[in-house]
Amino acid sequence: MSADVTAVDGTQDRKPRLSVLVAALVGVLALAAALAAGHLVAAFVGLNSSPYLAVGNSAIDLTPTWLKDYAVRTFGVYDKLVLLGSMAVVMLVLAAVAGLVSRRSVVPGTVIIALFGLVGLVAVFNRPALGQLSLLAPVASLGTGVLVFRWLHRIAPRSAVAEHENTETDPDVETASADPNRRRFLVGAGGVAVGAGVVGLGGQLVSSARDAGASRAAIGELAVAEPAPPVPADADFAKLGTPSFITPNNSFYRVDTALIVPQVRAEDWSLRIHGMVDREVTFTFDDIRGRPLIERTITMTCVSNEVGGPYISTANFIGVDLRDLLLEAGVRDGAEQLFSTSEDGWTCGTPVEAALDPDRGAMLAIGMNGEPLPLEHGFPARMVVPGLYGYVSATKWVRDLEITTWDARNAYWLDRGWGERGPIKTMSRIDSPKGFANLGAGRVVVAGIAWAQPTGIEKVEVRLDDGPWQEAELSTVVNDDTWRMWQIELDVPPGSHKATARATDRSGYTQTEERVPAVPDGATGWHSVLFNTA
Ligand SMILES: Nc1nc2c(c(=O)[nH]1)N[C@H]1C(S)=C(S)[C@@H](COP(=O)(O)O)O[C@H]1N2
Ligand SMILES: [Mo]
Repeated sequence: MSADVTAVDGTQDRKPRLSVLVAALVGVLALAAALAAGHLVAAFVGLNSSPYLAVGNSAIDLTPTWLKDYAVRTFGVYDKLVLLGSMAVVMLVLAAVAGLVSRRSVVPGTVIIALFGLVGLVAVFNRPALGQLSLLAPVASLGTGVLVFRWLHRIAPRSAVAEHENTETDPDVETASADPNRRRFLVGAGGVAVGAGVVGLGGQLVSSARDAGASRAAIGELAVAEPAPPVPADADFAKLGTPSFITPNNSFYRVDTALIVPQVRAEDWSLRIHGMVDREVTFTFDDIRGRPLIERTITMTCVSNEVGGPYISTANFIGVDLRDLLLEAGVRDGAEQLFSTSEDGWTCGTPVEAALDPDRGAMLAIGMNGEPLPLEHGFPARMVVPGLYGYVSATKWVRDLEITTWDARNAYWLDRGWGERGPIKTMSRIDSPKGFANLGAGRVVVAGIAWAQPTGIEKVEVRLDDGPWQEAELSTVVNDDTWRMWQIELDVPPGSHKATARATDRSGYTQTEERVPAVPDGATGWHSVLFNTA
């Protein structure tokens, strides 16, 4: 027996092999080239087809709900950056490993890189809203990754020395600068690194040239035929700590599953209405914009709010009546569900009767607070239905409306344990004082918001510790589809206290004390805040 069969890594030695560093570098550079190529092609066929992003999006879809909730709670708006960052680290490690297992033979690393590429391909393939062309991006990644890996592997400097002789005669160490192979590899590796940078940057430039942002900027002012009544000055108690009545676009809450904001140019957008209709119809952005535009003040609410949660905001939405568009298509008898699909493949099921109810005022919106919709809020067009939680009504980047039944189609969140119908529950929240605030004893103002779209708020009561309920002062009504602010002055002795609020809506219903979690159809319970006075 010789050292041949007892080499440390169990493979035959005396075969030329790459040094650890060079092997890892070959893997990592192949990955960089693969990602850059995918990014460039994706710039042409749609940014969501970038294999990296598609893998991330699939990861989001496959993540169990509890983990998603944890990520949102822990990382807030950075949850997606954290995901992309962790993916980058995992990929770097795997790419280095692909190199390291290929120190002798190119085969194992090639297999790993190809498997990598296949994961990207499958992820893009599984994104429902992406066309067949989008497969070009992961194919380009896969091909580039494998070719670059094999090429760098071939030109990489290697030592033909057996394991046990390594330390004495490693040519990597001794003849480094003189070895023409080594120089060739360095030039090749440098070329791949620079090339990947240039190609990746090129992809970025191309995608921003085709950018939805430029398209949005070119839209200019939306001419509103029927403006919303002006919001009176006393519609909020912002000075006392409530939100402002209208939420500025850049502070409007955002909830969606999109890893990167879908980039749809208004010129490329259209909305198709089909399914249980008399005639299929398709609207372009200019079709919608050319209709008499209405403006409505609506408070949107997310079902995933815990009691006291932040995901509620109000805007002046500009658009058209969704009902009018549906009537043009002609909704057939037996239709139950308006099944909408967004550019990024998210789906949503809305009761047809809510979409058709003229009193409800469901909209296809193209504007928000005087501007075209911001990209994050659904540019070029989204749905807004007063009185329903966002997950059953507010499809952003909406591209397709299918009129169907509840049995025929299951929307995104329905498949993940959330309820079929999502009427907004009557709720209230205390915004001031903040939890555990230290205040002066005596006069303490408690202020907050209450909502019961589309019924409207009748009264809000507040209680200090276990004292009697006292009725709060309400802000001026704007309409029943919006939140209402409230405030009350309490006389508070020194000590630790708890303030609790509860709202009653215009149907006479007082919100229940019973605490239920947000899943499946919205949290309930009274919000309370602990604070100290001295
Ligand atoms: N395309 C798409 N539309 C979507 C969602 C989504 O994940 N994707 N989330 C919905 C949910 S759960 C809510 S609460 C609202 C939030 O809208 P906003 O981000 O404009 O506040 O959008 C809805 N529309
Ligand atoms: Mo939501």
